[in-house]
Amino acid sequence: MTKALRELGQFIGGSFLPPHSGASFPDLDPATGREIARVPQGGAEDVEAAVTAAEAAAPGWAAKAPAERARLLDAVADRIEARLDELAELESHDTGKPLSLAKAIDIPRAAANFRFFAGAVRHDETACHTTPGVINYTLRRPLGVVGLITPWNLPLYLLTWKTAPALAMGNTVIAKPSELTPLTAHALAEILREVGVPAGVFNLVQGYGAEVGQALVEHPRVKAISFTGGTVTGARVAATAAPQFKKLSLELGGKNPTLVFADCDLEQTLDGVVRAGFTNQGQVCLCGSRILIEESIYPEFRDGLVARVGGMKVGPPQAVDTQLGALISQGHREKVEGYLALAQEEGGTILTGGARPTLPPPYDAGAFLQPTVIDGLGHECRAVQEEIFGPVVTLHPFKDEEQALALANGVQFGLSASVWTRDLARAHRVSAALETGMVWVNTWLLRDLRVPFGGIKDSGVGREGGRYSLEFFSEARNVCIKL
Ligand code: TXE
Repeated sequence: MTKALRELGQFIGGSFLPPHSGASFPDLDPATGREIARVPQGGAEDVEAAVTAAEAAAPGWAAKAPAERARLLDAVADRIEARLDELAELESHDTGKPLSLAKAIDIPRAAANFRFFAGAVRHDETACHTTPGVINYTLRRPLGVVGLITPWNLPLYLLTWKTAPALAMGNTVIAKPSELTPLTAHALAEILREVGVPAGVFNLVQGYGAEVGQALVEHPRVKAISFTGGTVTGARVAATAAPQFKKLSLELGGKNPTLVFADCDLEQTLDGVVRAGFTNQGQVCLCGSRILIEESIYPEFRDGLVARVGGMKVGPPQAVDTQLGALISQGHREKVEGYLALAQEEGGTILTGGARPTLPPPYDAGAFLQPTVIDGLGHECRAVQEEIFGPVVTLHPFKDEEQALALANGVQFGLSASVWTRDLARAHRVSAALETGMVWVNTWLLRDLRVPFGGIKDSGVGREGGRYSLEFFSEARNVCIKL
């Protein structure tokens, strides 16, 4: 690990500073349990200083031409790409995820987020409505200071997904990354400073959610909160922000169904279902953790899946052949293991996995867990209804399309689904009937940054992506002129 990163700072008004509290806490590599950095323990005073800096910078940043803001965002993307290997190492050590995944997905996507929103704001258009003698046009104004709260599963990927559109639209930002994964957020602050983003435009306050996150959501001069995280925390954020009429975007958990019909391409489907279930150790809000399989192919599909999952390589995140790294923390592994015990109490059978793998030191101290497939659970079981957020999938047979949809929609969550079939009419029918914000057909997590991203039910409120993000991070003003 880079030595200079061991003492992290807050980034406020263009400078790295110690927290007001003077206190810090350890940042652990979940694959080894080793301390890799000290995280500043921020609090309300740091948030206050960040708000003051962000407010001071807001008029100047908002007054810049969109093309000038876009130029800086492109420069950030260039710097992320130039530091790809280093950032991927940081992300892998901070999260326990395979280095290969961080290199192929997390960091390239972080650069893509900046490049995409630079392009989006360059090409942004507003409406004009005319009628004889009257012209209406829409101005898009920045909100001012916005708060971005992000989780630990895709740290830089999700922080940049919010930072890029917020800055593109002329807002100033206070970012609050997860206390478990502070490293790449710190590096992002360095990059923004290097490329010449003015002081105060981007501020970073590290620390615990209950201290920094809560203070940010409560702050009356923070005009919007964009939050990605767990549903319970999301509800709390909403309850705090709503009485202040803050703009709110909530991207929360999921318990996403994977619908496998008998007419699917079996090999392609097995590959896709494994990817959907176990990418990032199953710690992606979009992971397909409930696998619904048409009865007639259930035995064949189950056996094929178990063989594939049983053969997956769990190991040191930095090893080239590792497919699953460590979970985010010992505490999270215990939570996932709690669900494995519960699933067995509820009548489920573990077909593969279910235990901690044996790894050599220092990885024997890491939060690893074998990828796990469970069947035999009724749909009402807690292990099927609640988000486990780990390398665990449950299998469920269905008779027909109607039953498949009833099972798929029979949870409180509504984030995403994937449908595997060669019947085009069925693909359209089922996609329209699913109660989720996103549906993939014969694929999973194939992203186009222009499309609406977000969930319904307990999976959140609002959409991110393309114009949805540009609209969230701005306020539309109608100007009506009588000619
Ligand atoms: O997330 P939290 P946790 C799910 C997953 C996981 C569960 C809990 O099921 O097991 O959530 O994870 C900040 N005010 N997801 O507890 O707490 C916190 O510091 C403001 C799904 O780790 O939601 C962090 O920056 N902010 C998910 C962020 O919220 C607060 C990704 C998210 O942490 C706060 C992660 C408060 N009072 C977990 N308390 C997804 N949608 O992808 C905490 N935070």
